[in-house]
Amino acid sequence: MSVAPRSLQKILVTGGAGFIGSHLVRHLVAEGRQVVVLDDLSSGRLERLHDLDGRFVFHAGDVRDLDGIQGVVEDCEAVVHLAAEPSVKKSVDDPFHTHSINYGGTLAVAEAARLAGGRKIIFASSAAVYGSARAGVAEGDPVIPLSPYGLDKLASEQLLRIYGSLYQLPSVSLRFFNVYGPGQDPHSPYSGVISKFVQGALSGKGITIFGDGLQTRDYVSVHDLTRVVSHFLTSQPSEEAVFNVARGEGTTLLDLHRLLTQRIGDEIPIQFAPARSGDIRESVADVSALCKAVGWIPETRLEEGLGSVVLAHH
Ligand code: NAD
Ligand code: UD2
Repeated sequence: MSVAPRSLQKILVTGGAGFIGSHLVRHLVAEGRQVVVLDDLSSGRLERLHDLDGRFVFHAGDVRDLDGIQGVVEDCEAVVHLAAEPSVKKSVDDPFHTHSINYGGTLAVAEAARLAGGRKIIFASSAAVYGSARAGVAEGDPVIPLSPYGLDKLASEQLLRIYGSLYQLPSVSLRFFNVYGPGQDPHSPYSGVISKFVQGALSGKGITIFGDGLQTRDYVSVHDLTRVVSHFLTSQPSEEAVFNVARGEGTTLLDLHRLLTQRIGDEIPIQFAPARSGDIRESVADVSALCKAVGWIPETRLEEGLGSVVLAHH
């Protein structure tokens, strides 16, 4: 087991009982770091971390509660801020509520870090900040979010930039594209398409494609993503720190269906339904900035990554 460099050993992960958070906690513990999880378990589940019993500290709490999180932030050397309401649809249906979490939570974490004398923050942003973008979208491209969710992620990025210039608070904002891996709940209406397709394939019920199936997404394995987060815990980019986290490859839903059919070796019936309103057609990242900063890019090919999701569903 490699031990992380001395600095940034004690890490607070907000949203650590979530899909991405639980994989990150596992990765950081395996690296020999001390991990503290703050989560209100509104959608997170501690069962995801049952194999790590005793190897991390759990605090039940609301990330928006500045007084409540102050001590926990102060006690750590860095914060990976994942806690959010990640559903785009929920942000469209109830923007007032999701804003309080997705922006208010980031403000509380930034303020707690500032009051603690400065703590590094790694923030989970999203490709949603781009809205409809060209394939190969880069960090300096226009950011015109189409949902309150995307807007709150962009506003959070901007807040962290301002805390950097006003208070020298170090931060890195990572624009996650479509993250997949074991542990996404396929029964949640907000879960990713890969978990839903695998569930549909293995249950024999088949899959539903909203639209013509030619929409592209840039799927990134959650295992690669946790390695990227860990990298930024031990190195701080000098200038403006906003990075796409993706593979830089677009896959259509019909490609996904074909890969899954090959993987499970059975026909997978498809039902076509109208496209979701506001659905993004092309979502493929330019990952050259990430490659320059980290020295590598997420490499797990979809064919391999799908396998781990299929195995986890059995
Ligand atoms: P998730 O819903 O599995 O995890 C979110 C976690 O935050 C849950 O454990 C939930 O209980 C917790 N939480 C929610 N509100 C909270 C609050 N007020 N106080 C404390 N905890 C709270 O979602 P995920 O897919 O793991 O996403 C993690 C982060 O990554 C989110 O910020 C999301 O916006 C971002 N992201 C995810 C994807 C993806 O493809 N999954 C893509 C882009 C960005
Ligand atoms: C993802 C994130 C969202 C936000 C956004 C930013 C998830 C679940 N959502 O939304 O939080 O970050 O990216 O761009 O990770 N689809 C089907 N059939 C299904 C399910 C989905 O056809 O059963 C389609 C869907 O209409 C979309 C594509 O598959 O065209 C991907 O859907 P998704 O929900 O996995 O993710 P996305 O990109 O809409």
